[in-house]
Amino acid sequence: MPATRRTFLAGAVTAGAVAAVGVPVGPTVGRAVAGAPAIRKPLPPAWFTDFGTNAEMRWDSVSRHAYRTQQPRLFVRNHTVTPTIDRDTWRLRVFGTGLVEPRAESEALTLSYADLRRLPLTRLTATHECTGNGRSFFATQQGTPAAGTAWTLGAVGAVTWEGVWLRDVLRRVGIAPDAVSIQAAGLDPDYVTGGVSYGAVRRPFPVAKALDDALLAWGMNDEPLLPDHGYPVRLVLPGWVGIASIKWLGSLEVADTELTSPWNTKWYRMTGGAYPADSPPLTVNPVRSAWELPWDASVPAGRRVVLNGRSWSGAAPVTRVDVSADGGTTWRPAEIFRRGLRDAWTQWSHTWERPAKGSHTLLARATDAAGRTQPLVTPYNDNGYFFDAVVRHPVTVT
Ligand SMILES: Nc1nc2c(c(=O)[nH]1)N[C@H]1C(S)=C(S)[C@@H](COP(=O)(O)O)O[C@H]1N2
Ligand SMILES: [Mo]
Repeated sequence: MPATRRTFLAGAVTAGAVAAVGVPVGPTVGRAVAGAPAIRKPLPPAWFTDFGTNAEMRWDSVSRHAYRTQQPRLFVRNHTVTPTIDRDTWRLRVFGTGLVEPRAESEALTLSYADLRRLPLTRLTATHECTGNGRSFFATQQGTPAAGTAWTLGAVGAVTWEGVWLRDVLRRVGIAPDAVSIQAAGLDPDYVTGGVSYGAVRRPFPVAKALDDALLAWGMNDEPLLPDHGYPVRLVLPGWVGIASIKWLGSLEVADTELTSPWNTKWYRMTGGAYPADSPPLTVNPVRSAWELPWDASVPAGRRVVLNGRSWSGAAPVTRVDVSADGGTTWRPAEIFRRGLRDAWTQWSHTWERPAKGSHTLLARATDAAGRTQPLVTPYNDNGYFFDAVVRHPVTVT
């Protein structure tokens, strides 16, 4: 047993002996408040498009002076509703065959919020994005509608997470060398769709990612997480599909075998179109770009106009952005005025000299440091994931 683990167990972790005396394991279960809206925070129409359980950030509400997305303005994606969780009685349960001392779920180790706060604090600024961001363009730009929330490009933000490295937690609870897979489960209500209950929102991920840069986060931009964003503690897998960052984290199953859930077998993998039946679960986000403009923006004619935008990628910083103001006939490099941090977006601008009156189409096409460039057309998939094609943004010069 590593010394650190003994210390941690002695000082901070309670074994799940409660099960033996008949008390349910997992002291806190998220409760939905009857009649309460799925999303708690205000959704002013100037900042959001309200989809009910989901809310999209409006790109025309973004200021070039704000690199990070403030929590009140960040998109929300809920499978059910934001639960009410008491931080003091909240516990993270850790169990599974991949621990040095394997444990059944009924004998899970439990960690409190105070336990986590005793570990070294870390901060990480990263782009946070839903897998389905841009989905509506499968319909409007490519003529092949896909099922799911009709996001435009605002299911994304860049925030500074505050928390602890998951690897620090795993080392202290004693992760076995042959552990391969970790399943994170949320405390929100079970997900029911089409008359079927799929249980708690949960998704497995490889131990390699857990030991690399995964976080257990309790804060965002120097504030506690808002209820909608996972209070008190959520998982964060930087650069990966949003579904990987389980909110209201309730348990981690660490296994020496591959774990699965409907969120990596049924959803969040490519199905339909030209994709093979055995396409792997989606992990790293693609490259995308957005203009900080309303759809069908009005631009004054005969003047020099500076247009702003951002580009991002789950793999690496965006290092080059090419823009076109004539629908893709001619391209020019955008001016990069704030290069992305390792895991977060790049801000750029384009100076449009005295545009002529009429309808125009703006395009922005980004390339990341991993050499990935946005395509002009994205192959269709049934759930409309990963729309990464260059979006054709209409503007009218008047
Ligand atoms: N427990 C739980 N975690 C979850 C979800 C959820 O519905 N329940 N939605 C996921 C999806 S699909 C996305 S895109 C992100 C959204 O995070 P946000 O609402 O904080 O922006 O959370 C992920 N984690
Ligand atoms: Mo998502």
